[in-house]
Amino acid sequence: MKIYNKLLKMAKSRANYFCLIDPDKLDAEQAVCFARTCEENGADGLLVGGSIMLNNSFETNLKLIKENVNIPVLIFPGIFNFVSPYADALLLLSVITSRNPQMLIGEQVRAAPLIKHYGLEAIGTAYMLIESGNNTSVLYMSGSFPIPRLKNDIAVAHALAGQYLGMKIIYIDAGSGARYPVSNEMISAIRKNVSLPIVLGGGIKTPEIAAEKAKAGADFIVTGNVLEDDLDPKLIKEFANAIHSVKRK
Ligand code: 1GP
Repeated sequence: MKIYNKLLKMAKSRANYFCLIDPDKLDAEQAVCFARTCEENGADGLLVGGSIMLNNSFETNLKLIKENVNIPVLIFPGIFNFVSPYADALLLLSVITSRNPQMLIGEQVRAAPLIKHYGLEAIGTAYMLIESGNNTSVLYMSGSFPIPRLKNDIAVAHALAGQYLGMKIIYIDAGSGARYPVSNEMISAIRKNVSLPIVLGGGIKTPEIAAEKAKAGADFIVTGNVLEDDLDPKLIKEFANAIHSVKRK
């Protein structure tokens, strides 16, 4: 649990910034450039993954990314648990808002023997999908029904269940390309009830919104699309600074 302990430590002092890289969408050179630019401009970690595999470059690009940065590189397998040894850890997601057994346990069973084989650190993650105003890839691919965006009590019940089941992280996601990010009220309701680190993603388009979500209680803020559209070092720095300004003590 080396990386998990590191994440816990990071979350104790301030909010943190994760950049999501979809390795399928980049060639090797672009993937390395993306990862380095994120690190040089203040990102605290990289999530690597996506909802589908478009080609066979996932592992090659992941390996190159890992070789070129010092910040933690975590496999974020979307909903299918891609396993590779070229990462610091893997977020082993169970889509706890789904009622589809394949998303709740099937994918994890497929991934588990390989995780063991590689000696990879797996971080059990309670992954919650929240209605976002869009039909996102992850919703479609997981065939799941998201939690309605105003139903904070239902969201809290899911997060609590994740914690009681022994998961290590709560990942609240509006999905990539969400029209509305998860509301501040929902994040703070979950924060008040659950002590696990909270990762928050989906539709975070500006540093101001990112800081709001961190203030509401998210420990790790993830951006994806906004940098895919424009890998602007200045924007990365602004995201990092806004998020880092939210201190925990
Ligand atoms: C990762 O879904 C997020 O959890 C990424 O969302 O692409 O909308 O930033 P965006």
